[in-house]
Amino acid sequence: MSTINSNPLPQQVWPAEFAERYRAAGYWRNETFGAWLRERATAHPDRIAVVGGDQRWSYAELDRRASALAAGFLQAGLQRGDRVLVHLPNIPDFIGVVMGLFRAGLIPVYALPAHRITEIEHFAKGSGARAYVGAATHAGFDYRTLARELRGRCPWVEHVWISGEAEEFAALDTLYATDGAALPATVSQGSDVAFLQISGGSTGLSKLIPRTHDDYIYTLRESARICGLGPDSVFLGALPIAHNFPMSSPGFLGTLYAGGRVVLSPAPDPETAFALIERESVTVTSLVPPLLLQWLDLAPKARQDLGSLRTIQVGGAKLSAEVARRVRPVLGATLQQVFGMAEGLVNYTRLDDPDEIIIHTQGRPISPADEILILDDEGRPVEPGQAGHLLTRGPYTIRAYHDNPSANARSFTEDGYYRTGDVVRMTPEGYLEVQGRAGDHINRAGEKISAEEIEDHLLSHPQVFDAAVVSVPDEYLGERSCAFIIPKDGKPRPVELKQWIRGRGVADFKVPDQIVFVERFASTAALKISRKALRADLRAQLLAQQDAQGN
Ligand code: OOB
Repeated sequence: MSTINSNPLPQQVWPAEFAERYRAAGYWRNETFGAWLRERATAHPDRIAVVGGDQRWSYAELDRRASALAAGFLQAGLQRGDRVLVHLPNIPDFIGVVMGLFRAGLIPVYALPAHRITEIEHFAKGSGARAYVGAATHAGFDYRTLARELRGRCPWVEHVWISGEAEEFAALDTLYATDGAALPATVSQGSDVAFLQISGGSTGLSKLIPRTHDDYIYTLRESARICGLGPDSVFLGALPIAHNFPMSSPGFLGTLYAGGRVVLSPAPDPETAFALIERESVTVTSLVPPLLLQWLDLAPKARQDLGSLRTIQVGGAKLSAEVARRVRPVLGATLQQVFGMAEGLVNYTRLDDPDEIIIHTQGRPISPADEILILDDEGRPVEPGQAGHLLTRGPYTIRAYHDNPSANARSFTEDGYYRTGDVVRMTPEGYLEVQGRAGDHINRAGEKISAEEIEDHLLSHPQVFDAAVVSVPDEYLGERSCAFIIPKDGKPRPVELKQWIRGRGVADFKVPDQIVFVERFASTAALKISRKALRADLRAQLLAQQDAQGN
């Protein structure tokens, strides 16, 4: 048996006076995932909890499955506190597995279905995960191949479970047959870390975000209330549910917390989703802006009845007011803008806000205890209504990443504020308007891409002398990525470079959308020392050129 486990047990600690305040205010109630699932299953066992593919699980069935998996994971040798990579698409097994891990006191590490070996290896190293749970295949990709490679590269990942045809690996289905009836509903405390979420990764590779039962369940409870969820709510998981937005804002977890029904869509496109909305009478879903555009385009032509939809949430990237305005007339539902981050802070427009607020702002914080600072470049508070850097701390915003002192030093102030990297302004009513990002990342249809990470992949190509990756406004994606390349030893073809990046085993959304060859970068010495300035300069040149072409 090989373990690295120099990797520490994940923790998330707020200073004592803050923790006491959050408990006294009733935000943190020492609730745990394992316990509330059991409570729901006892209160309404026969109500349907999860629908996906040809499966329909009641609350009792989900609870039984969670216990069976929990027992199975423990019998296989996993121990409380061990990390488990969860790499599953939108299928009921995703929910079964995470609920099973919670019940056993095991810690899921969420990966997106689009992630490939490079990202998964990084999460396996960063978390010290001892197990991997993946799908057999999804959207044309074979996760068993990835699992084989992972086992080779990270031998401390001792266990692999596969949903579907498992080949040489253990089948998740056999775990469901374990008798878990004797397991307690929970072994955790509210202050324990429940899971590791992944960051958007503004510099370099993604960081791991430890979230506690206390802090995350607080967001579920409040999100469900703010979004008006209850037993009659039917949530459609259209975006990948491993992402924080469809997971908890209020997402599938908030829906289950409120006793509603979760319907899982295998893909987010409107053709697939509309059929499910009609069949299951879906009332609420969450989308990123480019998907909303597709939905708005198809809705007037669609044959399906979308009349059950009450709320369309949009977030992950900036929604334009023009598009926002079309939601109610075209989809017949109330728009809710959501501006959040996996590190914590989530803002919502409220369902009964005036149209002008819903259309023009990205909402206000969940909690009265969310502290917001908007600072200028020198770190001084801006005048009311002016734009500045958003910093925040509060009862569900982390104080530290997992096992990453250098990122922690960069991302948090001494008094515990998280530097979001977003530039915002606050309206007189206390709502936030997102103006942009200070950091060098690309927000491609809600997927965050680190410029630095892609530059590193490009630099590994033998014909790349230097590379700088920037974001460019894009009509459909919001932003797309453009790589500026100084070639050497002859010029590689753009397709070759894209193929090269894919070949490095990274998520497809990170492959540059556009490649521009240049002879050299900046001429001034100043630009040579700062990649940030270089990227800004290249971006400005590209935009000026596009403007000149009337583009
Ligand atoms: C959500 O979470 P992440 O961690 O993938 O990305 C966070 C970043 C924010 O810092 C901001 O730059 C951007 O995504 N963002 C938005 C936005 N919502 C997120 N930018 C403009 N307008 C919005 N509405 O993306 C996330 C997590 C929970 C709920 C919703 C989104």
